[in-house]
Amino acid sequence: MSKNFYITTPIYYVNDVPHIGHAYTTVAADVTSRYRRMMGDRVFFLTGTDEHGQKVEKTAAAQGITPSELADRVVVRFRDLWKKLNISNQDFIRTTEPRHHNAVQALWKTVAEKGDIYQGEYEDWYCTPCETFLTELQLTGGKCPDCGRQPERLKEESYFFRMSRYGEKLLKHIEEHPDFIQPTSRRNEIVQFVRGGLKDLSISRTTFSWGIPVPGNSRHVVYVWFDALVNYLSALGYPGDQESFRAFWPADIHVIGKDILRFHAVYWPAFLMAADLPLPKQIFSHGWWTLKGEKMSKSKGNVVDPSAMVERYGADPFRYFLLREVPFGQDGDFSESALVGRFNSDLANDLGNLFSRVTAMLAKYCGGKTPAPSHEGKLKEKAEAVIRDVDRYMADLAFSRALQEIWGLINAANRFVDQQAPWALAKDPAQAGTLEHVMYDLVETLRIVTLLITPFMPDTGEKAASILGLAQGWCQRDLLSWGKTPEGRRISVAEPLFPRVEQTVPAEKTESQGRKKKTERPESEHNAAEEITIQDFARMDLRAGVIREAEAVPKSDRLIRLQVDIGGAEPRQVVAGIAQSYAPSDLVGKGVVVLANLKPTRLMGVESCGMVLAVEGEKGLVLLNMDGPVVPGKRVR
Ligand code: ME8
Repeated sequence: MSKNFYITTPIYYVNDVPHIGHAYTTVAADVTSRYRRMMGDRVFFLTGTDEHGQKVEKTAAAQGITPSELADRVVVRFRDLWKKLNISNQDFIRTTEPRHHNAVQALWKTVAEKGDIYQGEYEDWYCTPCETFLTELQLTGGKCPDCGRQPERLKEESYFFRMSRYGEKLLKHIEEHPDFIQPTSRRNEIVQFVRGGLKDLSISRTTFSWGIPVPGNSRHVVYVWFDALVNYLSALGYPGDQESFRAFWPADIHVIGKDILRFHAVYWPAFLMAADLPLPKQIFSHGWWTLKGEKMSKSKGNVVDPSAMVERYGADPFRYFLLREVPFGQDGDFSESALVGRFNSDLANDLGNLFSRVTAMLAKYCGGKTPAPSHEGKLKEKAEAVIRDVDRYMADLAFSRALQEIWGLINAANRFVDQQAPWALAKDPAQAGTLEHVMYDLVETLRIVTLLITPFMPDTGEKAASILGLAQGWCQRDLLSWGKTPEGRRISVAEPLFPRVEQTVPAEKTESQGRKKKTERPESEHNAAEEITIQDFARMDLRAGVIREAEAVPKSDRLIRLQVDIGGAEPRQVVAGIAQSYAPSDLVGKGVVVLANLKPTRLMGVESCGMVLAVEGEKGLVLLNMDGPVVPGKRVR
């Protein structure tokens, strides 16, 4: 049955142009929206811009323009980027629109009538870049704990929201709805924060005027966060009794970055409770992209421009990279060479080659037409398992896991080609039936892969669908199952979907000539990584180890929990994704190389303190081991 599904991104400030972080959140929400649409849901996907507040007012003044001129200029940058990135939002809200103005004032009045807003005086620190009040205790060395800048001392008459009334109720809600704040580690942070006691919140300002006037007292403007959060309601037509509000509120997911979790997981639910409105079903806070380990900022000049990445590599590879490289919820370091590496290995080699070789063989051995369906076999089983797992991971916004599954299917198909060797079958007339089965299984796998990758890479999906001769309406749930390719469908030979790329390092000056020189990196994947020094290498604590125990991680078909002797008093617990290549019983006694100073993490709830090194072999992962006896714990040099 079709379900309504409402998903949002934050609305982005217009004091700065879009960067990779904005693209990240928006792509994640877009992929989820597209997946839900494919699964038959009626999706409402909202993004937009946050245009009020002191920060915007100050930036505009510095540029000698009005805040609304600044907003009009910057909003074009966001809209253009979303177009380039193929973002399929239904609506784009700007907080300067009348519909939003009305909604904010209506919510204010409702909360005030409830007795949850009162007038008082505020004195504290205020960080303008972060648009947030800070208490003395929150400052780090007198500076804002988030951006490190000097806050200002503010004393002003202000309206307050009785946040202190909502702590207990909020804790109860969080407890009763384990999915309300995701990932779980973030939920715990919020629980700690709320348990520490909630103070009433100042929700109006008098020291500047770029905002929505407080109803009944236009000397005050509404605090920019009270204003901004309401966008999620105003886009649905609140406060009018509109069809879309009834259909889509409460939101299914607010996707946000971890920087603004508190506003979404504490302030927003409290405002909604005060207005007797239902709370969103989930707030998902993803991690932070850094560059060379540092926070990106305009002043440091280390901001990654998403438009440039799209121009260099295309929208689909960039979308793919953002969601494949780092598990959603964790922080990640951006590197263009890693993007190039993934482009060449995952897209050009694995996916692109599969399309080229299968369609070329189909032309050669089957006259370019699909043989009769086959309804059994290894690829069918694998495809069905992958469809199920992808669905589970997409529900959890575990994009990189979903993509790993899809690539598991792609790689299984590539191995199937090698094992079955259609070129050999074609030489033997007695094998004609087998050849047809093999080719059907491969084409059907291509079709299923096409559906599964389309939410992530919509242009590539369209291209692949046209190669496969799929009819309109090809991208829907009913067709996401084995055996839907009929006999006799005409299939074209695929041009390479992803011709290999090289990383182009931006032009730089050579000292001797003083003119611009373009440096290019060689194509090979091995050379795609950045050059490092021996000191960089020494930071990795690589050690010889011997596996003492191994057992499968419950409910995972990939993970094995290992106890590895690396010379310490206790063996080291490492969780390795090698279950598809090794049985636990084969591993005990094996020598391995362990990266011992990798930050611990949890995989399917099991702590992993290190990593065993492996390499992709012809039939899955192969562990690295030593060419002779070694003492556990010896450093690898
Ligand atoms: O906070 N890595 O707007 P904003 C990952 N207007 N994501 C990042 C990122 C990074 N380095 N940098 C930014 C605001 N983001 C408010 C929101 S909502 C009612 C009001 C993403 O322009 C991430 O989604 O500062 C983060 O939450 C958002 O941009 C902040 O955008």
